[in-house]
Amino acid sequence: MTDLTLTIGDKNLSSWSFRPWFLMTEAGVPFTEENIRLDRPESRGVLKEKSPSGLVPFLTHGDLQVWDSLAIMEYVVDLFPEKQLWPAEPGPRAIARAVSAEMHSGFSALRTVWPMMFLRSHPNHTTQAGVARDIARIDTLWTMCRKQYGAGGDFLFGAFSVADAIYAPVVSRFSTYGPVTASTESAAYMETIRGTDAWQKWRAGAEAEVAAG
Ligand SMILES: N[C@@H](CCC(=O)N[C@@H](CS)C(=O)NCC(=O)O)C(=O)O
Repeated sequence: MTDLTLTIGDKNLSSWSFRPWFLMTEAGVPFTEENIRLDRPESRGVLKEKSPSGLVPFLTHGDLQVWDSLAIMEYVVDLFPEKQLWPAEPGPRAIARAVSAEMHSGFSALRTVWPMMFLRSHPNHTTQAGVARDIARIDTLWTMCRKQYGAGGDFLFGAFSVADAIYAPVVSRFSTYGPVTASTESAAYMETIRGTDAWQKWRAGAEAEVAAG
């Protein structure tokens, strides 16, 4: 299956784009990448013309266009069942979905106050109550996942899953604006994400884009 095209925004900035790209790259799903640079005079017009939602990311598969990062990842899960991108057992899979849904629909303070700036470093950036609450909740979730479900590997549910792709932009935010107070499990988990091939490839792409201006 080589006819998937994933359209994404700037690698330095687009946290929603990072998630399906990270999933597909780390899982070895073949796809063509298309880029739309954001925050440019022409961006709005290009997004309006090409994207079903006027936003990135979106996935094109023949006549089908799927928008929204979580829907894209679910479609990839359906297309490649052999890659087991959710935990196999119903219980852990339900928890992985709950943890992922919580990120998809929440943590708005963290997302607003600490936007993803993949290549930037603002250590000890000031927080506010909402951000501190979001950080503490994410630390609780990561620690719980690693302790209760992580025995089979170094990711949240042991083997790499959609949940890890959902939280990769959070690892980027914590790397940019931290250090954050985190458990030893969470600290080790962040190292795992930063050590993936997909993380290194995204970083190289972000550097190339920024250098190109
Ligand atoms: N919930 C959507 C959010 C997508 C989104 O907000 N994308 C941003 C980039 S990270 C965007 O396209 N912004 C362009 C604009 O607002 O003009 C998803 O999960 O894909």
